[in-house]
Amino acid sequence: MQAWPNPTLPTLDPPGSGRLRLADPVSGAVKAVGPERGQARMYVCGITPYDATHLGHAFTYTVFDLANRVWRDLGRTVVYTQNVTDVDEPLLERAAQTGVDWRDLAAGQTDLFRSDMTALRVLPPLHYVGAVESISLVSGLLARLADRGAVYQAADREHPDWYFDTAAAAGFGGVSHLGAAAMRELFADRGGDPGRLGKRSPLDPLVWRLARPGEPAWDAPVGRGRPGWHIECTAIALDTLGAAFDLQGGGSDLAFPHHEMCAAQAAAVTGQPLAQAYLHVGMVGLDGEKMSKSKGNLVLVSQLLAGGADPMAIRLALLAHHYGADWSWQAADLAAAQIRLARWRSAAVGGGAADAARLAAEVRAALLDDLHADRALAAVDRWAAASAASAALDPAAAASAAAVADALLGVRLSVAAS
Ligand code: 5CA
Ligand code: ZN
Repeated sequence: MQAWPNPTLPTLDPPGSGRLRLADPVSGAVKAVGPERGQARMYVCGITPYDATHLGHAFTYTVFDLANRVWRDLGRTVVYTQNVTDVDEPLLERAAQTGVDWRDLAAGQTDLFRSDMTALRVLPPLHYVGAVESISLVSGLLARLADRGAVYQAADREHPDWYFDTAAAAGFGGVSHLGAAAMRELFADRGGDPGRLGKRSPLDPLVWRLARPGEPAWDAPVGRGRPGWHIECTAIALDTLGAAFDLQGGGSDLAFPHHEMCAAQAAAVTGQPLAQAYLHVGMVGLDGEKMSKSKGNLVLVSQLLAGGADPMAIRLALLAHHYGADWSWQAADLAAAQIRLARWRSAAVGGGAADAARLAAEVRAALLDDLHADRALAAVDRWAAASAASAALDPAAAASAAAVADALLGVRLSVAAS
């Protein structure tokens, strides 16, 4: 499907150097992510389009946008894939509750997401792929898994749905490192069906649900039906990026079961890891609770925009947090970000002399070190203060500094439309 338009992206001169290093949750080590030259390949789990775009979503995609920008600054080309889970249980449930056709719900929410991402200046993925348009990819992957004996039909006469056999995957559990009890609990909480009878193991995930009356379904060699959630991302990722790509990501709620299952399915079919590194973004909450559609405690980007918030202030409010920890949104965050943005803008427009090369070095160092956007913002604060305090003018340096904020942080300081 169509992604959203590219924002302008200044190229900084001289370009960045070094490697992006991330704290890999799988190995526990800080490691270089992305190749030394050439293509960096990244897959980020996209929205299930029924309550887009809340600030938790926006935080996740802004964090990966930083990785994208850092790689580009290092001279890599970035092959970035994002999916849209445009047919799945929660979407169908919401459609049924509200009486809206599920296709219309998905299309409308995906459009809203596109416009929110555009406003936030998030670079679009190269491959933006929906589940519905991937049905034949999924059924091809199921055929390969079936050849290897890695999928089976539940022992259920009425509904012999297809499941992935987690025992077929060497290294199952290696993404999330959880004990059996924790896995079972999270599996139940996050779309799994550990209690279903007829499976070989309670943790085996559904890969193809055979058609039930009134549910969307497509013809496939495994029978008329629709894909399960994890197989969708496995199929789209392998098709667009191949195995062992550089970075797989999403919010920390996806580590298990989602990324564990994707990794297991890919390993069963390719014999290789799906991704070389993972990044799991901390959960954004509201008033101490995780922000989620099911809890209904959402703050939407579009609501803030409609209330007059500057999209660059929303972006700055998100960037003030390192991705590694959970945090709670507060209205004061936006007010503080507006003030920060105004200071940066007045420094850029005022043109006071301040060292733009030093700013570039500090912002790059902060981002290369585990995407510490919080530290990068502090570096821009220091530059803005120096610029405001300077009696001498150096408009060229101020323009260079504004280009640093734009290229590396996605924060545009000129108020003209881009
Ligand atoms: N379609 C699946 C992924 S294949 C899905 O999880 N969709 S979602 O709409 O629920 O979430 C979209 C992305 O936002 C996922 O990467 C998810 O991990 C992330 N996300 C969801 N809620 C939050 C939150 N409160 N804070 C941070 N990230 C979140
Ligand atoms: Zn996914």
